[in-house]
Amino acid sequence: MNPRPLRPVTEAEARAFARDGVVVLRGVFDRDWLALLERGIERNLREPGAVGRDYANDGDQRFFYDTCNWRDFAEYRKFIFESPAAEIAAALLGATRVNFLFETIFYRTPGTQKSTPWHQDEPYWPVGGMQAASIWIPCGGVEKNSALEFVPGSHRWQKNFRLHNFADDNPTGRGTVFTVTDAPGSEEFPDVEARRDELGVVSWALEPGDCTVHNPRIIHGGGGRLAAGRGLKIFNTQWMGDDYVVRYRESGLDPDISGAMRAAGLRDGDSVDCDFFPRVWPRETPGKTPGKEKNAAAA
Ligand SMILES: O=C(O)CCC(=O)C(=O)O
Repeated sequence: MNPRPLRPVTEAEARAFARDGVVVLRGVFDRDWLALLERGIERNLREPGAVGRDYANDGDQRFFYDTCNWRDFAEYRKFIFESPAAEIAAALLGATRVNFLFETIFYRTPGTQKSTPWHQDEPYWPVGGMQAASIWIPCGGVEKNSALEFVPGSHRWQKNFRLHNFADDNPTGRGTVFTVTDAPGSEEFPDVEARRDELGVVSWALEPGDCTVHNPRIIHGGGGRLAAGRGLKIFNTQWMGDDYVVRYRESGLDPDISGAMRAAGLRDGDSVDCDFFPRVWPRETPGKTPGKEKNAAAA
């Protein structure tokens, strides 16, 4: 497993990420990392976490989501602390240090037709800032029609939009759900489907080893239209740079990790550079992380 990206992140890619809020990176992860993530996701499906639940479940078509299991899954921990992802985040953010927030998996069975509602990530989080990267990695190739879609530049809009309540997307009633309400003064979320051309929605077909990286303030969603016989396993990780601070929100949080953060003594405005959010770059102490391992069998 190569701990470095298979080729360096270029300055042009970092500029595109800053300008557009999203960039596609070709050929950065080797297949051993993808195999490790696939093993982790397979196990996660058998052993869902407290929050894990279906966003859609209609007989043959299933869209499963889970998050915040990295302390329990050795496969995820190995990826977070040893893979090229932290270096990629640091290069794109121009950050002197990177702290890890959490991972999310998105799993769709072959042929599933379930797009992700358009949304931004950061308004649901108990942290905020401008310098963050969300790395979306498919374990195999993805057709353009199935890939996550983005509204370029929307990370800089400085708008306060109404929040989609993901608690409503829980057809089987499993898992802990978090309810969000609208923040004071929030406005209608843009109708991206109706304004696709005007907003210049982008997405990319991806080969194994490729990923997209987005700023968690960018509007994204869509995709999820799978061809017959093609499933989709996504491992998504959130990485925070220098300007990120604790930001508890009245509108609610999803996932809500604020209880554990408060118990760890974190107050509004504190830097995220603390033990709760392990510093993963520069890579001074690989493997040093809080939490237990559910299974030490990661390759
Ligand atoms: O993969 C998906 O369908 C959703 C991904 C997403 O919303 C995210 O990575 O923030």
